[in-house]
Amino acid sequence: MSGYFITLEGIEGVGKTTNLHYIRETLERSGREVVVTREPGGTPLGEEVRNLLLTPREERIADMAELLLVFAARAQHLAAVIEPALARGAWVLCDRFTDATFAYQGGGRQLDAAPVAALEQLVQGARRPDLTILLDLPVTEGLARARARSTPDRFESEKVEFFERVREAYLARAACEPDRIAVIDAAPSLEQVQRQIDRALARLEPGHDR
Ligand code: T5A
Repeated sequence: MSGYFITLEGIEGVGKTTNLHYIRETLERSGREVVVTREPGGTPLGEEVRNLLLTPREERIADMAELLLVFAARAQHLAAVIEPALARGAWVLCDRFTDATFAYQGGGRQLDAAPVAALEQLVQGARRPDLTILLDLPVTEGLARARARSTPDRFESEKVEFFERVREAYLARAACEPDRIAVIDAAPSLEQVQRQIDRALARLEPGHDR
């Protein structure tokens, strides 16, 4: 039986990486094989693309080039990691996936959604996450958390308005796909955030009415 594909999304600093560990432990306690991975990245090639995308540089990367790099890494990730893991029945837990492309390249960079959707179809076929946990936080709070933790990467150096558009794009997608995307308020304590995550994960239990 194929495993479930769960993705975590949100603007910078909302707590994706922190909560990824929590979800992994929760799933492993119930005896599941869990593959934890991330985008951009997840494979040696994908990690090289990640470096290209995240390292600040003088040369401006054209928006379309950025979009194609994201999907090139994703094609490799699907072929080498995600599809084989799901096929053997493992659950895949991925820090960001294509909702991030709609939010960052679509919302943030203001690229038309049509090429993003076309590439999604080309690269993924019918593959979509079974559940997406969208951690939501006002932009200034997320950026403050992220900047307190490390020096800004190429995306984190963008202006607040960029992240406002990213957040809006995420919330718009969640409004269109409420069965797949669970919006979690990431502002309260970690414990309270994790109680909300437990409720979202329960959607994947057999017999749960999604
Ligand atoms: N990208 C990605 C695209 O443009 N297109 C795409 O298609 C894809 C896939 C990747 C970048 O690539 C872009 C988007 C991104 O800019 P990344 O490193 O994966 O970058 O993502 P970041 O958002 O930069 O990751 P961060 O590590 O900054 O954020 P996280 O993982 O959301 O936050 P986390 O868990 O590290 O937490 C940040 C801090 O907050 C604290 C944590 O302890 C930590 O110090 N924290 C809390 N504090 C108080 N209360 C809570 N509830 C807290 N939860 C966490």
